[in-house]
Amino acid sequence: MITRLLFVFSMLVPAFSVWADSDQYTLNLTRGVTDISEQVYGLHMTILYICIIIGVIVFGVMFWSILHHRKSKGAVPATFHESTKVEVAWTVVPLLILIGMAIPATRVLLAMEDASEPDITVQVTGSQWKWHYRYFDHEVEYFSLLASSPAQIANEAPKREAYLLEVDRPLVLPIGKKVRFLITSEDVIHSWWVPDFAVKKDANPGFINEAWTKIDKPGIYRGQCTELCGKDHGFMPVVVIAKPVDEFEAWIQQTASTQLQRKRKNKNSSI
Ligand SMILES: [Cu+2]
Repeated sequence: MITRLLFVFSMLVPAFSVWADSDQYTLNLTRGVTDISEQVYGLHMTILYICIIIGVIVFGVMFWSILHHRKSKGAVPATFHESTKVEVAWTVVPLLILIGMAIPATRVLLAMEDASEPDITVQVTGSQWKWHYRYFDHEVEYFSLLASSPAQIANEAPKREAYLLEVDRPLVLPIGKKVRFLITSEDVIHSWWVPDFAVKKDANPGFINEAWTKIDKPGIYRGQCTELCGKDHGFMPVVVIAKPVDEFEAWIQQTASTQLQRKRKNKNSSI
């Protein structure tokens, strides 16, 4: 019986670690596309493995004791009480485990929070129920709204692959550059989240929160608002397009001149 249980357990542990390590299953944290997201993933896996080891040891000892020291086998309860040695052990061992977890966790947290010396700064403002992006050092700013139509939401029209995760104007960023986000809100609390960057920061009205990223790979990255912010909370996705630096520069120059022309036109028409 015990051998069979041990066999089943020994089969489960490697199966779980392969599953937890694989990118194709979305139950686990994503590895992402930045150095920070890789560090966060590594930290998550380290802590997970520590928890698994603790679980195996604790439950192993518990089940072994239940089986081997049961009454029907003639086991007699031990009579020790208030053993100082045991009390010191169960205080010191968890403390050492916690310190062992806190050291890598603090290292990753400090790296995540260090938004100093950015190459580009983007102000991200949440409002019910859309995002607004403003590039510092460039005359570029715009709203980014959900692109899935009301007909699609009402199941009256065919849906695209990125249904509810598509916007009319995505945030465009260069790869290989440190981008600082200044995140705030105009009304209620929102939260700007892109899992591939390991960036998730609350957008609080009246406050500015900082976050940063440095994207390694060009591509389209999707996220969502992750703070319940009202009836259309599920309809304010985040889409980021990461481009090589030269393509980004061309895009921002083009967008800046288009916005400038539009502003002049509006000014003239209002005069
Ligand atoms: Cu929101």
